[in-house]
Amino acid sequence: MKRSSANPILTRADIPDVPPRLVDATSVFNPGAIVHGGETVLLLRVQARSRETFLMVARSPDGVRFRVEPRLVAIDGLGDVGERVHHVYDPRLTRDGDDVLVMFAADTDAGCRLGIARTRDFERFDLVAFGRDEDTRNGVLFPERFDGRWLRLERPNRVALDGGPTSGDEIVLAESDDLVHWRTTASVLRGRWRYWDERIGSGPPPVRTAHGWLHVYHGVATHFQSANIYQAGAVLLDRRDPSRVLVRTGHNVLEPRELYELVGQVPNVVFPSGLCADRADPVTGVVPDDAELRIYYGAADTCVGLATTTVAELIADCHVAGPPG
Ligand code: M1P
Repeated sequence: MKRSSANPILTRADIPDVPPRLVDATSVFNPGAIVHGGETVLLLRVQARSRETFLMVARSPDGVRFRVEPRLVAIDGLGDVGERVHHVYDPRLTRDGDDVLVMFAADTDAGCRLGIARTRDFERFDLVAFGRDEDTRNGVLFPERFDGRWLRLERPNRVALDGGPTSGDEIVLAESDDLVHWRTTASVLRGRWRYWDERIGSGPPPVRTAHGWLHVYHGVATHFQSANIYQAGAVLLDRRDPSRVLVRTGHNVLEPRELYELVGQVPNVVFPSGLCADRADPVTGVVPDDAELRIYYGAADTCVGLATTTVAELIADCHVAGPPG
């Protein structure tokens, strides 16, 4: 992936105050992204100095220069889920007709939950679903239904880190008839211990290509004493059965190298969370091989970076041999 020369494209200096809860923001990172109404819209994770996390909307005509709207996103219905939600964060965006579905993580006293909200205009957001059972994160919806069923990838939090939050080393596939009730159906991808992607988690929602579902994910190398290193890689999943991995990058395709990725609230992090393709077939939704992909990512849990690539380049990377698994 090639970094934008405008990086970091968003920093705390771009976040307007929304008093009293958000004044002099600490950080902005891990955005969901979508092209909507002719502009690129980012749903940002913004942290206040209370370390409270908010979602905010940013819009751009060119996908590079963004204006952040001076308001905190409120999700109607989130106050009625029966448990206290401390933070909502790491949103992923998927189109559903004229609407956009937002899958987000929510920290509660019982653990991390996945929620889904629906919006048409990025002004009003209505809660559609809120998970109750498993501690899980990094949920992404496929942009089309399979025999009428919704599919999503998610990453259960089953690995406890020393002194850190729970995390995970497996991405699973789940299905639903109504977006509300989900059944896990398959294990899709496991972390490769001792290599670049020991722990893993989905990045942006999968992209439909002529070769299968192209999915960018994050891998975490944990075997370095000083830091966990968050990187980006990719995997190609079978078009009809997305639990089947066709090929997977043996190495990362973006790793922390620039100062804004190496230093910050959490050092050594690139966390891909938003993806926009410059075009897709209007009938089939297939993104052609030479389409440019814009990947929006959180850098060091502090600011937002942009990197570009193409479908063909990412798939070529998937074919480069790497560790087994
Ligand atoms: O601090 C780096 C990342 O840590 C977590 O990643 P994961 O979901 O893979 O466990 C998340 O808290 C993420 O937001 C954060 O950027």
